[in-house]
Parts: sequence; C-alpha cells; structure tokens
Amino acid sequence: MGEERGKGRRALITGITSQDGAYLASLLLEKGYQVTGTLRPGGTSLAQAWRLREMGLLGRVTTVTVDLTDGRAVSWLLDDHVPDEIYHLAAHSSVHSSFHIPAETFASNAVATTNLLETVRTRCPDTRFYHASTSEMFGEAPEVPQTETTLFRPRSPYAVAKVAAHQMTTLYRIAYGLFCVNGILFNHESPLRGPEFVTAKIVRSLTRWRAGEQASPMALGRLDARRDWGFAGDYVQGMWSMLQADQADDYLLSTGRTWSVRDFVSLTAQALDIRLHWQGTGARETAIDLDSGRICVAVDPGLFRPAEVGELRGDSRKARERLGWSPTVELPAIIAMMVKAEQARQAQTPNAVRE
Ligand code: NDP
Ligand code: GDR
Repeated sequence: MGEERGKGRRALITGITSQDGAYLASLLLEKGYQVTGTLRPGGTSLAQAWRLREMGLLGRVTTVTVDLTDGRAVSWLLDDHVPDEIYHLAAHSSVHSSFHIPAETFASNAVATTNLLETVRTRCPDTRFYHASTSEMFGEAPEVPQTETTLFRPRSPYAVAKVAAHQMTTLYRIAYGLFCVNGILFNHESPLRGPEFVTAKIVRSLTRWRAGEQASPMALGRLDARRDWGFAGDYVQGMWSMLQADQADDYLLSTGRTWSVRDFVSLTAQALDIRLHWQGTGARETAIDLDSGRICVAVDPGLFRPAEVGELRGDSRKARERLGWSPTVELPAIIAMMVKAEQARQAQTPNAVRE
C-alpha cells in the first residue's frame, strides 16, 4: 500500500471541481496517480475552478467535459480513458435545492451512476469503482448512531436519488462481481466547502460581520439540526483506502460526535472573538452581538426544508477496524481552518463571490 500502490495508476474523478474532488486529486497526485477529472457541460469551467486553483492543481490534472446522464457519452469517456480506479463524486449535492429540482437531481445522482456502472461492466470490468453515498440516506433514523446496516429512510429528493445510486452500486457488485464500493460519508467540511452549505455560509457571514462588512443579520434555517461534522481531508483518505481493500465492501465514515447548527454558530463566533447572546425560540430565535448590541443571526422559517433530518451520528467502527481509518481533526479545529482561509480570501478580494 502507500506511495507504491498508486505509482503510474490512472484515476478518474467525476466532479473534480467539488470540495472532495480537489482534496482527492491532491492526495492521488501525491501517491503518483495520473488524474483525470470530469467537468459538466454548463458547470464550473477550468478557468472558474477556484478549488483546483487554491490547491495548486491546475495543469497537474487532465479534464474532460461530459454529461454523465448521457449513457453514450459515458461509454466514449471510458473508451478514451480506461482508469484503474473511478471515484464518482459528481452529483447534485445540495439537499435544500433538490426539493426544487427533484427530477434533475434524480437524473444527476441516480441515472448518471447507473450509466457509469453499466459502462464499467461492459468496457472495463477490472476498474474499481467508488460511489459517494451519504448519511442523508438514513433520514430520520430511530437507530443512533447509524451503521452500514441501518435502514434507509430518505427525506429529500437528494437522499432518495442517492439511495437508488447506492443500491445500484451494491447490485453491480453482487450481480457481476465488480469491485464497486459505497462510501457512506457523514458531513465533511473544509476551507473548500461550497457557500450553499451551512458551515461555509456561517463562517463567511460572521467573518464579514467581524470585519464590519456585513450590516444585515445572517438568516438561518433550523438551528437545532445536529450533524456529525468531520474534515474533508480525512474523508478522501478513507475513499482511497476503500478502493485498496482486498474485497469490495461498503464503509461508513464519521466522527461519532454531533453538534447543532447553533453550536456551529457559537464556535465560529468564539473563533472570531464575537460575543453572542441567544434569545427567543423556534422561528423567533436570534443572536445578538453583545459588543454592538445588534442582531447578527436570525432564524428565517423560509429556509426550513419541507422535510428535515434532525440528527445524524455515525459509528465508523468498521472502517476503523478494517481500513485503519480514523478522523484526525475535531470541529473547533476545522472551524479555525475555515475562518483563517475566509479571512485571507476577504483580505484579497473583499466582496468576492465563489462560484
Ligand atoms: P460539491 O458540492 O463541492 O461539488 C459537487 C460536484 O458535483 C461539483 O463538481 C459539481 O460541478 C458537480 N455537480 C453539481 N451538480 C451536478 C449535476 N447536476 N450533474 C453532474 N455534476 C454535478 O460536492 P462535495 O465535495 O461536497 O461532495 C462530493 C460528493 O460526495 C457528492 O456526490 C456529494 O453528494 C457526496 N457527499 C458529500 C458529503 C459532504 O459532506 N461534503 C457527505 C456525503 C456525500 P460544478 O462545479 O460544475 O457545479
Ligand atoms: P446537509 O448540509 O443538508 O447536511 O448536506 P447543509 O450544510 O446544507 O445543512 C446542514 C443542516 O443545517 C441546517 N441549516 C441550513 N442549511 C443550509 N444549507 N443553509 C442554511 O441557512 C441553514 N440553516 C440551517 C439544514 O437544515 C441541515 O439540517 C450536506 C451535503 O454535503 C450533502 O451533499 C451530503 O450528502 C450531506 O451533507 C451529508
């Protein structure tokens, strides 16, 4: 294993412009892989790929633009680039917006995965395949913590589509003996997290508030939602380990500890030396900045989801025991990294919008 395992091997990362795509590409290049990544038509172009730029990856990976929902295009892709390993990360990844575009989400997440699996079966059955499954598939699980055997009770179009993709991946392993694995990953964050997700939104907004660049309060949805937040750099290491195992199997990656969205706000405020006081409850809850006396966080019920997932907490014992994987960064340290990166970005380009 280690460096030698990767030397000269070819990896294909679908959705290389993602948070995980950037961390994974960096890890694989370090291990000596040749890395090709897919872009989507009309999505982030190479010139706009801020994560690849920030990680110093531009020019070190090859990219190809392909619509993964088009089966023929996927066949051509794998004719041209027969990889040793495929990391299928591309997906409509926002739970919130999946409620607005359920059919498109299903095509992007379930149909695209099926196209890739079918092409691996017919063109390159020795290629190892990783599918980006998610803790969202558990939905409102009575079983806490969740494990690889917890029943799926999805509560969003995103999660329903991921369950379909997950089960299709398992099916191709059982039916055709392909080396296909599902990584059931719990929320993982980093300075490269997309601004549509709550952690990056909070860090960005409170950093601007601290710098005096944001006058209006930050609007948030459910503050009581609890998540098991880990560090993306650790989780891509787990993805790689899953494809190096002797046998294909599914693994769950998590820290085992949860925090509420409110906790995340408080920890970020602490990291920025903002003194907060919470008041009110439910849809009327706000947080006041004690130094200015102004409201800096306010709940907006318009941001509540039609169906919410209250708490997700994972038990990653299987990955720890069989892959030797473990998370190395706790949430306060992740927040410190995110705040530092955000301050640097805001100092460089004060009102920059990351795409
Ligand atoms: P990001 O949200 O950072 O990026 C999503 C990627 O998918 C981008 O490359 C994006 O391309 C591409 N994409 C977006 N919409 C579509 C679409 N309709 N069709 C095809 N591609 C699309 O993802 P993350 O790094 O956070 O996550 C990577 C994968 O892991 C995703 O599949 C996600 O669902 C899954 N996951 C993530 C977790 C997390 O906590 N981060 C936890 C569990 C699973 P573009 O840049 O063009 O928009
Ligand atoms: P999630 O992440 O839905 O878990 O999906 P997100 O950060 O969007 O939400 C986490 C929790 O925070 C609550 N919340 C808000 N969320 C957003 N985005 N914006 C808000 O203003 C806000 N206020 C409160 C949400 O309701 C939720 O409970 C992420 C994605 O990376 C998925 O692709 C991945 O599969 C899962 O994590 C695991």
